[in-house]
Amino acid sequence: MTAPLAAALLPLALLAPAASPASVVEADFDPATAFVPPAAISYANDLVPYGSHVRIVTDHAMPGRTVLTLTASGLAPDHEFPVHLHTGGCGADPASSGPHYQDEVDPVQPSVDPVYANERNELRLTLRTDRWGAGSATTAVAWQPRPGEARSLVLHAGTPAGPHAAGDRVACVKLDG
Ligand SMILES: [Cu+2]
Repeated sequence: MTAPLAAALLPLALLAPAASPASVVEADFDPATAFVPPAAISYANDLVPYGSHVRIVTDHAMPGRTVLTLTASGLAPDHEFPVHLHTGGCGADPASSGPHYQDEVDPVQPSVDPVYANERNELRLTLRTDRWGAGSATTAVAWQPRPGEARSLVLHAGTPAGPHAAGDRVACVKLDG
């Protein structure tokens, strides 16, 4: 970078807020039985091999919006994982991640009403891996999760599912929020 350009960019850097508007979660998938409770749990070593990697960047830079980017490597190749924001945390039991997080919560649970169970009221992604098992997906929603109520990002089996049902929870990543 040339000196004049660096000088021109410096004031912009000083304008940046002290607290970063983005939070980053980065972890390797481990079995739920690991000695230290893992930040990312795999329930299906065939689709989400132990040691595979995940990175989630949640950006709140735009007021009232959330942009979430999921990047992973070491997963099953040529695969499509449905991924959702869930309310519960990650535990040994895949069901511990609870129902989907909803901006406007359906008074009837489990939520099947399309007025609530849709991709604008929930945070959903489809993660497609390449032939090396790497992939990235981004989505944006016009809301921010209520603090403490969106505790995990869950990967479902998707297709091809092999021995799993497409909706099975195959991995869970613990979020700070
Ligand atoms: Cu889900």
